[in-house]
Amino acid sequence: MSLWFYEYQTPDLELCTRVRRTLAAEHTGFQELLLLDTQEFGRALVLDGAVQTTVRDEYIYHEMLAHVPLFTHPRPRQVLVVGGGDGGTVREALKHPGVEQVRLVEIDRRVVEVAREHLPEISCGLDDPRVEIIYGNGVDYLQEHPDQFDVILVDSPDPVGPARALFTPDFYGLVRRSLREDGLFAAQTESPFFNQDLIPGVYRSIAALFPVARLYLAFVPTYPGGIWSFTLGSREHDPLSVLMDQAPVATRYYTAALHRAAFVLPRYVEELLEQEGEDPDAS
Ligand code: AG3
Repeated sequence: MSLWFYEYQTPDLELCTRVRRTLAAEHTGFQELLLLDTQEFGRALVLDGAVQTTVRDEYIYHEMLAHVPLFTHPRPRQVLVVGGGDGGTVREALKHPGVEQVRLVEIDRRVVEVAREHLPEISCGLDDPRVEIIYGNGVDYLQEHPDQFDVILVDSPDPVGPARALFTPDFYGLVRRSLREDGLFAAQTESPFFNQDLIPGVYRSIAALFPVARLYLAFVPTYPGGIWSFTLGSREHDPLSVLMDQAPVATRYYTAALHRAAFVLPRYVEELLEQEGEDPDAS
């Protein structure tokens, strides 16, 4: 008998993947958590029915969320990761030798615990002495802490339920307040193919707050549409004018050439950025 996991990527499209074994299935108090060992992608973390990361393709998303901003900043020392309790983004940030501290604010302690237990290749950075984990809501954390960071990485789930708050102008305003004068941030901003209602508003909000706002893409097989977007907001440094002469880090997707190429957008994505966009506060 074979078992299959289905994710509704849209109300009319499912991703269906064969499951070898279910390693964890629980309600954490925040969300439904599944840790599946899948035939095609290896172990996978699923939250509220949405695949967050798999051992086989996680490097693409985590490298692109971390290295594009971290190589755009000339001297990143203090890094904040909002969400991302699996540790993949933290692991990538730690590859930058100048990074002195990575603070992770994750709402759900169980995500960290389950990742530590079942996803060691992803969570391995969490025990590094430079890492500090805070369990709490990212919005409250930024509101309550006047600390300043060089780089903020927003590794959120889809904008459903409480995570919607991480896609609003208010949140981007808090992010800006928490960045040093030459700080910058990047956030995962969903599929440009399937989330066309979201991206124009998100981009417009970030462009209203940051002199440099740029969307870039990567290809993640397990995410809806396979094509995924990230948006970078920067007070000063432009990802397109960085000199790529930094010491390279060990990566499998990110390269200096790809750093530039990821900002070259298909016409339909350029058109999304030219749109007015929905008011992200309206629901
Ligand atoms: N966060 C973004 C996952 C979004 C996937 N969406 C979906 N499958 N519908 C990933 C967190 C990994 N650290």
